[in-house]
Amino acid sequence: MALIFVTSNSHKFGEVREIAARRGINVARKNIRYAEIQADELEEIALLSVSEVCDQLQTPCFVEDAGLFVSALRGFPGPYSNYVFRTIGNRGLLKLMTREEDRRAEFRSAVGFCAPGKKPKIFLGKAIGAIANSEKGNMGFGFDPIFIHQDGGGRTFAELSRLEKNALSHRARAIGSFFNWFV
Ligand code: ITT
Repeated sequence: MALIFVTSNSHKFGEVREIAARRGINVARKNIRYAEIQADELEEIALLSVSEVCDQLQTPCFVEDAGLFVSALRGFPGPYSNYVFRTIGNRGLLKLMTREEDRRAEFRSAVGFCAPGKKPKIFLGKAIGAIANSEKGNMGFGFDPIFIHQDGGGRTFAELSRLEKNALSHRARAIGSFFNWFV
């Protein structure tokens, strides 16, 4: 039986399906509408989101909430990453970072899993790196062209194949610890 991943984002699903397949886990995507709360912590968002989708679907399922936290911007856009990407995008974020020497940033991911009648579980992952000076690469999605992972050999996430990104990413870490617990 497939494990249900509720997400509106096909890129996220592609990354997670690849990690799952390597471990012999079958993941199916469901793109359903649900009210996503705004909160400062990804954990809290994932917890409430998965409780809500699990209530709706009445089947074991998981969600994943991610964000880019930029040190010089005191963690912005963080939990507001979706909105910020859709509004000012990579160019806008680079503009905010003009002449900023502290380029440190991290992606964080929170996976929420829930089965009907059970308490939801949360799994976290992080990827530490820096904001590039300009956009590079055309793979991946979202902020990938401006994020250089500390172990990515100076390349942005958008210059890495899906396999390479999955060896380093916040999402791969959170999903990995979820699957370790799940199987
Ligand atoms: P869901 O339906 O799964 O919530 P989403 O696109 O809203 O899909 P998130 O809330 O997890 O996903 O992520 C917010 C935004 O942060 C996302 O739209 C991207 O712009 C950015 N983002 C998240 N993970 C990323 C990654 O691995 N690489 C680049 N950008 C990412």
